[in-house]
Amino acid sequence: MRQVLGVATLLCAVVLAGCSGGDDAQGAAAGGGAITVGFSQVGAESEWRTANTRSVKEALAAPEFNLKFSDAQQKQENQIKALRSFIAQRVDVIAFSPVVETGWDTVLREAKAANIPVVLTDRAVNVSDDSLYATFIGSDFVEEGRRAAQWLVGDSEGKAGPVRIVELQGTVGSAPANDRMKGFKEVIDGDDRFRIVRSQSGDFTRARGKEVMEAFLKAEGRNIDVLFAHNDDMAIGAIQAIEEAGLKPGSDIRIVSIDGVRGAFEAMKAGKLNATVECNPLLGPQLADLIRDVHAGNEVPKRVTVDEGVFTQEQAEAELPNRGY
Ligand code: GZL
Repeated sequence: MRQVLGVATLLCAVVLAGCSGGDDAQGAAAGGGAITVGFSQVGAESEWRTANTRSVKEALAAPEFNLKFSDAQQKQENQIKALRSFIAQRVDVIAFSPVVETGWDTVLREAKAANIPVVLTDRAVNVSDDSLYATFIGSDFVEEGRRAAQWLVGDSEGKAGPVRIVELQGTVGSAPANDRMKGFKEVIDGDDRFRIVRSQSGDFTRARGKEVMEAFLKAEGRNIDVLFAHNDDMAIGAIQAIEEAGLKPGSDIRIVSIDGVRGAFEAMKAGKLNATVECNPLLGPQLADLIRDVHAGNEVPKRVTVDEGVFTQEQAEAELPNRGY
């Protein structure tokens, strides 16, 4: 029985591989060469992104894959161009981290028409038809926002209000920016001590994080109690601005951010950052497994999320040597 089942499975895989786009002879399931993967990355805007790119490239360097990698420099039009190029080259699978949530329906319909399956990684899309992508692997950004606010509520135990918060948001329109803000507000809206007095995008970069924090400090003076930054890079840029304004980051202004990159642990060790919510960029191995399954026509979950934690100043020194990114 197992013998017959084995053959049946192989035949299905071969048939499905034939429908999965790309050159059938290339399909690994068909016993052909490597799986050709077109990967469009957001850019190289942060420590998180650099670690994510390293993880993806290492995992897809395996001989069973042939990786075509493109860096969009945080521009949606560059990602759409890259996806169209992958379709024209008839890759076997497209994988990408969409810089923003909307504007993907047309190009994803073109990939579907070419029978090329699409795997979303890191960031999600907002499309009219979720059959336009095979699966998503990444973090629960709403939960990350909740965890940042829960740390702040805990750290404000016994403190009277108002706790005046400034918010450095991520890239406008991106899933992490939209969802982290949503999760953070979900928690603090229930406690009238907390008030977000200023909110602006720093586009996930250190440079913009510093510039926007300078503007916040100019406008609010010493009336800022807390900075909530959607990623560590913007928090690290803001720390420079706070110090240049003659204030102590981590005490005059408490700071909570998200990602858990090495720079955040070094800032916590120096007492300049209070907490970081982990957002794991090391998705490469799980992404490779999903691409292999999708290419073989195997059933995959629509959404795969990764486990993550929260780290505070007290843990920073001990945890630093264990950090993988
Ligand atoms: C989150 C990722 C975000 C990081 C930033 O999964 O998309 O983009 O939080 C990165 O550091 O720029």
